[in-house]
Amino acid sequence: MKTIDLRSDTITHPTEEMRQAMGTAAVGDDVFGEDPSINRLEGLAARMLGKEAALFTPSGTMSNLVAVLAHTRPGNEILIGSEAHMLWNEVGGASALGGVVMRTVPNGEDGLIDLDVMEAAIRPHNNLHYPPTTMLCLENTHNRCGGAVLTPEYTSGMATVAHQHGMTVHLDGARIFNAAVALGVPAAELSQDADSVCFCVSKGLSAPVGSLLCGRMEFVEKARKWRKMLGGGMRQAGVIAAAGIIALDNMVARLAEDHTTAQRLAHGLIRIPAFTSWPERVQTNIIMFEPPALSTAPDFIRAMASRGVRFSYPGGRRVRAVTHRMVGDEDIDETLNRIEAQAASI
Ligand code: TLP
Repeated sequence: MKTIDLRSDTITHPTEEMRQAMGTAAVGDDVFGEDPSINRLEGLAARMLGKEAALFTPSGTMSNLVAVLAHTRPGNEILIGSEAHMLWNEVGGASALGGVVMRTVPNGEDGLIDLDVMEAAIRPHNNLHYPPTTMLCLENTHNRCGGAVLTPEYTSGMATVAHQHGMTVHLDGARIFNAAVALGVPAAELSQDADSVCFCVSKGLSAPVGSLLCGRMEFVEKARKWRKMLGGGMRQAGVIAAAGIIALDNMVARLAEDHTTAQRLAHGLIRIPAFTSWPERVQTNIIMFEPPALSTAPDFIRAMASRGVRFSYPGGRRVRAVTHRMVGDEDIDETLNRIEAQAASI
């Protein structure tokens, strides 16, 4: 029985072309700034995101943490969506290592934070009792909100208000190219009003490892120092950058295929009795759905794993499926067959 792994797009293996490029990559010591492949990838990333410079990090988690460390000081407050990945899935690093207070503002199901609610949460700097609110974090696409996209206009509106209050804006764009493809706009438009943006080459873009944190030159140099402190200064890292370059050159446009398979799954799910899914909310490659009330989400996920289909558990009644390069239409149809078989057995 073939296993169909829908836990995440992070499970994608490097392509043959990536493996070839990794084997022959030009390398140097990146801590000395001498790795030509890393330098090329950082340059490419900065250009694609419309920023002056970029920094390669081993993970999205490190990129987000380094952004907080470089933008804030301990005791600052950052505003962050109540469903943000940085809040839920990054081990509280911003608070534990950055010493910042993470103040949440509600994310709607569409991943948006209401602009007025955000503005009302900004603390006046002249009050002795308050921590200064110095940073706003946004997420595009929004993972826990089912891969929802933020438009350039929305991001721009939020950033304008944050900047009026002297704050910096960081965009966790782990899947920003999914948003760019879904909206049909260059990624740079989605990040133009953010002071920093990070994205991952290790997700749907299929590279094995890595994220890039982009921003102004001075910010990136500060971030480089923080990365070194965290132990993220790697040496002949060009071996992994080589795959990242192919991810950016050749793998962006095909993300549209993952969005199509996601639609196929979401529409298939609503045809199975007692399953709840929201195809109209599926904008990219993440599908959230609920199994019939008789089964808890973790029980359903366990039962499906024994039928060779793997999902992840974001909490509550929900199950998460993520489409990617290694699942095609026939795998989605087979997934739906196996879900139907499981539903019949409940
Ligand atoms: N997300 C992973 C898990 O951690 C949940 C996934 O499977 O979706 N920002 C966002 C929006 C992310 O979705 C992720 C990874 C990260 C940051 C962190 O990236 P990594 O895993 O490279 O540290």
